Amino acid sequence: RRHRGLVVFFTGLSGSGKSTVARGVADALRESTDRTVTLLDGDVVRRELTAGLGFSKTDRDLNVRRIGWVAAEVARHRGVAIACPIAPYAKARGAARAMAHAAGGGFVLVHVATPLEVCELRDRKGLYAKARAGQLRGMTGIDDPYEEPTDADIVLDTSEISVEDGVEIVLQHLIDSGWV
Ligand code: GGZ
Repeated sequence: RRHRGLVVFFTGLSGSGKSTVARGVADALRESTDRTVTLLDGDVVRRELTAGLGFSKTDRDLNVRRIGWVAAEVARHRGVAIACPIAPYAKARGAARAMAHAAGGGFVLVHVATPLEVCELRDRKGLYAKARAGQLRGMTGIDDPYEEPTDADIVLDTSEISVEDGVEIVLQHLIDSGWV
């Protein structure tokens, strides 16, 4: 497995801490392994890869599918791709898993299951407040669905553990299952 490509796919609500943990995992892998690591950062992806897409179900599915495709191509060339979209729909996550496998890569799904209440308290961008005030429609967790994964390889809750511990749990899983 150490010589195969891999997709580490984080899913969770806005404010769950998934990008922070994903970045930590990417940094740690770059330091501790000689694998090439591609981080598909959320903001960059929506600016460069899926610019113009919004947050309808169709657009979210297309966003997640494109991310899944790029990640699978990275895995095809034996790299490690790390992605962290909300990816609220199970079917689109399943498609990302299938594309990784079809490219000969592994796929590790990390559900960052920080409770909505905590994400809402953090509200770094003020989006939850806007959604509650009716100024933003279709906010995931408020008036838009998040389908809880039933196939997660790892479940983390950043209201119960630190980001550092979350990173450590993901790394240990990758070591234990022979990916790095
Ligand atoms: C959810 C939204 C929305 C709505 C804008 N719902 O915390 P953030 O700001 O930085 O991360 C969220 C990001 C979600 O984009 P993704 O590409 O990860 O979503 S998906 O996988 O569903 O395609 C949030 C911001 O965009 N944002 N409007 N309505 N998050």
